[in-house]
Amino acid sequence: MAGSGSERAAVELCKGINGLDKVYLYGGHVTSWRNDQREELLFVSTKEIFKPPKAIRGGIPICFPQFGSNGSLEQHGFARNKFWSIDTDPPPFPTTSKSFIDLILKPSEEDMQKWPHSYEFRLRVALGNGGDLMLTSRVRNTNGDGKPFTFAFAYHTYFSVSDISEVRVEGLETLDYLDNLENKERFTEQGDALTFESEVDKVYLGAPTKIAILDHEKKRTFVLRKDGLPDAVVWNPWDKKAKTMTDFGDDEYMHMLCVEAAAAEKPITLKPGRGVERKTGTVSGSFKLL
Ligand code: TA6
Repeated sequence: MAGSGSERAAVELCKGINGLDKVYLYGGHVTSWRNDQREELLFVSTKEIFKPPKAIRGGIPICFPQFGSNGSLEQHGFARNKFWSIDTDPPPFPTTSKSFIDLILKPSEEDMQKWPHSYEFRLRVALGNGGDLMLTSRVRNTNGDGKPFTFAFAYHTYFSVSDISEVRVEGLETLDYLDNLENKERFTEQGDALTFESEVDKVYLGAPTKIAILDHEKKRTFVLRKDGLPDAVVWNPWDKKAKTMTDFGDDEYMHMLCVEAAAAEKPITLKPGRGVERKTGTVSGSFKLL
């Protein structure tokens, strides 16, 4: 990852336990997940310009409290552009995993100017015994004024694939989707697995808890499992858009696919004092329901 030493030093690497050493305080951002053969399963661009406040290009950006550009905040909200802190004394909550790290994001006074809500966002990143990577987000409304707030959310996961033209996605067929390339118009997916031969940017609505991403060449299947996130976003910029992205190699579109567990179409409303938990998880090359 590029970026001068000082910039990178500014972003303390979470001295992860066992394989969580690429979880950045910056953005609460997981940038690496390896299987037992030490193969990297997440994509991070080689052109990544490590320059806050720009988000890290790849890994699992946390999109909160906005998804996309529909709203008053920057694209995908601010959570991925902020420095989180580590909770050194995390509460127990049900993740059967050999190691985990809890990252916390709370708004500063300045942040409240931009998004006038008080919240505590707890992101637990856990490595399970089967090599699974499990992310659990707990958002609590700590507004003292009794006001609810509404937010959209996504785990904007970049999967590493051998060759996008040899990738299939199963589980989204026959669903309705909003096509970001067609002015968010609503369409219905045809009846078989998704394959890829051009730019795709779709928000599938009411997606199942289990979505399979098959990397034919590597004979590897990611099974993304999600809990409490109704939508699934599928994105690949393809060649033309890739060329417009300064932090993305011209041909890197061939080696990545974003499949994102999201609450994109219908944001989540949280009453004061209430919390909500949204999870996604991976089990040895797959995401499982927690
Ligand atoms: O998740 C799909 C998407 O919303 C696309 O529209 C594209 O903008 C992508 O996210 C990347 O967004 P970013 O702000 O990370 O460049």
